[in-house]
Amino acid sequence: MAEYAAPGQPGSVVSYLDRYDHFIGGEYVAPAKGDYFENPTPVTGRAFTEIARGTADDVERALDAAHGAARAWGRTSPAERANVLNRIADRMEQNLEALAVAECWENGKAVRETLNADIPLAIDHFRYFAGVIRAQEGGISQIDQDLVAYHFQEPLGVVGQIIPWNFPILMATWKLAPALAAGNCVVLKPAEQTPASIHVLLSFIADLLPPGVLNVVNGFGVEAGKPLASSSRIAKIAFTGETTTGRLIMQYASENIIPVTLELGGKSPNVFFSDVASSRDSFYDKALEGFTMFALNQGEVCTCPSRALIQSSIYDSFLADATERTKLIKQGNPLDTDTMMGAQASNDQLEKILSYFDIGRQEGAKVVTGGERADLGGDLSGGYYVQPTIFEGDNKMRIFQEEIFGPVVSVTRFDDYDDAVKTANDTLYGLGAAVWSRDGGTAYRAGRDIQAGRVWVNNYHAYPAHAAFGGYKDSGIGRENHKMMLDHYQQTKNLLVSYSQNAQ
Ligand code: TXE
Repeated sequence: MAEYAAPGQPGSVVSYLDRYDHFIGGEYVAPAKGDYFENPTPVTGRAFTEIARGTADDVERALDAAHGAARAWGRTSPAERANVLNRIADRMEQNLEALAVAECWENGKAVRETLNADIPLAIDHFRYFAGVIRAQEGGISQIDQDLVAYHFQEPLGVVGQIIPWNFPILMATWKLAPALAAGNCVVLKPAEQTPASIHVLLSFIADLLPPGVLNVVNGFGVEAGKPLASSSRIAKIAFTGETTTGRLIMQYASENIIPVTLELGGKSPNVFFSDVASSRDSFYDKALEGFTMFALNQGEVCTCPSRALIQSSIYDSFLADATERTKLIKQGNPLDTDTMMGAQASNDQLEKILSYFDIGRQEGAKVVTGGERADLGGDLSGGYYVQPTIFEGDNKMRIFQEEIFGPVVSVTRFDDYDDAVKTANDTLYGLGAAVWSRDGGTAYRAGRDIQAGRVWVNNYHAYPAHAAFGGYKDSGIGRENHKMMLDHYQQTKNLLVSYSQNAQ
């Protein structure tokens, strides 16, 4: 076990009460109104960062910078942009530990995740879109002997991006890599709870981008996010966050008739068919591990498998084994390399989860394990820790229908295939799902019948850059990852050229 340095200690890239300004036109810029706000670190609850409180004036300034850079950046060759993205990836790789640790202090997540998943995935994402943009080709259609249609993909121009706090660097990367690859300039607003790790990232990569290509305005949703999303000076808005906020973003965008991509909430079903337990082998073990994925990233994942549906014939024994496995999750200081589950990202999120513990109990759900705040003692007593929690109940309950966004799974049973699919689809959401079965036919059929944009079959929580990700139903519009993502950041230009010398 190793433990990483605390803020301000030798070897740490962050200190207590570091101040983070906006990043506009290649420079750090103080907020127009001069206001800052403080954020605690979820690890200890102690005051951590001081952040520029952005307003419409700051957004305008960032949009000025972005528009100033848009023409030149949009005309760079795909190879030039690919080189920049690859250099960003290289710098991130060289500074992987610093980024991983900054992300922990800010978000509370375990360093073993940020070192092995969050940051490596972000690095791969830049490299993937560097490859994708170089490989992109236009199209030519010969309409008749003398008439030819050329199709070019052009950048949209200046785009707005608003991201949440659960994977600050990865969520920024999911949006930045395709936007920049496609030749757009960006104004990004990080979540007010987690602006620091993006600024730590900027400290490593800012010199690789021409001034104005990437601008970051900090601040709160209504004060900084709304002026960005409702600006007539952006050509697109991309958003990840709560479904109710997503509705507002669509309303703002409709005023300016610009495209929107939304990655919203989820209540993902994790479906275990009885044949999973036909043998107590490594596949069974893998399925139990898949069950515990509800606690990954403290459950603060839009695809958290927050509903487990287990076939009745194996229900009792599978749930007993899964509960034992859940109890092995090592919760502790996020900066210890053997910690599996860290702190919730904010006090608000902690309070929300605790309120759902009450709601579940009031609804008559049974707590199988957990169900309380976790006090880890010492310095961590002020941090935002929650026990991994399993509820048993009915799919109609609020704890089965509403996004808790914590390490909480609500478990119920199903009798047969139709019952499984019906219960899995009995939700407003359609982001993620998983199906576990040794039978390829069952797994395939269920994977197709469940209404979700991503269905994992016999695995969970893998996020390769080249697999499309996004929601059905109230979970959103559009996709992230995969080369199809470029469609969300480009527009098609058609030149219809006549080579005929004759009058039409
Ligand atoms: O989300 P918000 P919050 C869910 C999760 C969580 C709940 C609340 O259930 O408990 O949402 O989290 C910006 N105009 N998800 O309050 O408010 C805001 O500043 C423009 C799921 O943090 O949607 C932040 O940058 N922007 C989700 C971002 O939107 C606005 C991840 C997200 O904040 C705005 C996070 C406005 N009017 C939370 N209001 C997922 N899909 O992964 C807020 N913002």
